Amino acid sequence: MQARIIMLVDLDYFFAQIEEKRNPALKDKPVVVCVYSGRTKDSGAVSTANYVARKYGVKSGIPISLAKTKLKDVDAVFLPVDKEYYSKVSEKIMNILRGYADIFEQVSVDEAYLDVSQKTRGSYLDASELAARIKDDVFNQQKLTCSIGVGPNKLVAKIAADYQKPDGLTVVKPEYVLRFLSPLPVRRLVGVGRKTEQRLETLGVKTIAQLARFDIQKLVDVFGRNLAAYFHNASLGIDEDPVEERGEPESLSKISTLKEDTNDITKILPVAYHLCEEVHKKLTQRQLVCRSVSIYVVASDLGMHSRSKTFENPTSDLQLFKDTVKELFEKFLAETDLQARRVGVKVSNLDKKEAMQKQLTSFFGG
Ligand code: TTP
Ligand code: MG
Repeated sequence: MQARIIMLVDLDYFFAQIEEKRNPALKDKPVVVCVYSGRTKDSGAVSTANYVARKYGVKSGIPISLAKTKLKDVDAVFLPVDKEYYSKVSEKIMNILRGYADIFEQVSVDEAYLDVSQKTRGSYLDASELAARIKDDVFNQQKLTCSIGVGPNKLVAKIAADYQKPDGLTVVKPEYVLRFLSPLPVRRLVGVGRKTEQRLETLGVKTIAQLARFDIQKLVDVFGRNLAAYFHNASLGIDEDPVEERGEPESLSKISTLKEDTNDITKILPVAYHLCEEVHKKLTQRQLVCRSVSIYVVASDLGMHSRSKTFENPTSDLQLFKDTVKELFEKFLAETDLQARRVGVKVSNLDKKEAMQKQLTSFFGG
């Protein structure tokens, strides 16, 4: 199999850069884009800030009042977020980027992974030229700068994109991955937040090189097997996660391991209800409705069993999910004498919520 070449494209100070482009008078001034909560004049948080404002310590997530204090002696501009407009710009940019990829995966409003392995025939020289062309194209069409990281996988591409910002292009060939990662702080790895960073620091691990050398068994003791394996591989620049187009999902599910194997419904239901809530949250976040609900049981013999129910009409009603899941578990437990080890909840036959509303309005002639 041919080695992969992956790019991560991340727009620079995205919301603030769009505002600068929309109003050239803002250029060179500190620009702070804010989510006002409306409680008092300045309550709310900073969404993002341009690089001029960042020099004063203003960044995403800090209170607006704090940003104002930091910028009190300068001619700074505070603007409310205009999500609708940014989404339109984002869509145009994503369409440009999609055209350059063999496989395209948008990860946020201003970030996307491009698998360009085929297109570049595995050549890093071609990939660097392609990345430079993408930057030009985005700039020519939208007058916005972005930073691109190129590497053998998503993990390296992401860190490379953050390495030189704004308007950066960082290419890390496979043979340079370890040298590139080694001196960087562990915080650069996706999944290492402030808490994990602190826990690693108490173990004497600050850099990615130190993480790579750290005893894996000790990592397992502290973080559990999955996370330890992830950290260990990540520190060596190993990441197999494929770039995948994110269409509408076919189904959404959550599964959980029970404290002990059981066929006692009173022990299963609290877990199942919690899974319903999680699945419901995912469904509503994506503004979807579903027509089917299923339960999954991994039994103590490790066999997988499922039961489903399909409704007349699409729904996202949490109480209905819970009632249905209860009914399905009662039925399942009455039909078998298996002990459940893991239980899962899935919704499928998904559709956009608007689609349901449209159907209803046309049905009622509205
Ligand atoms: P980021 O790409 O994280 O940040 P950015 O584009 O502003 O800056 P950078 O040059 O470092 O890439 O996020 C993209 C947009 O998402 C950002 O412009 C505003 C929004 N955002 C928030 O609203 N809140 C947040 O906490 C973060 C991190 C981003
Ligand atoms: Mg960005």
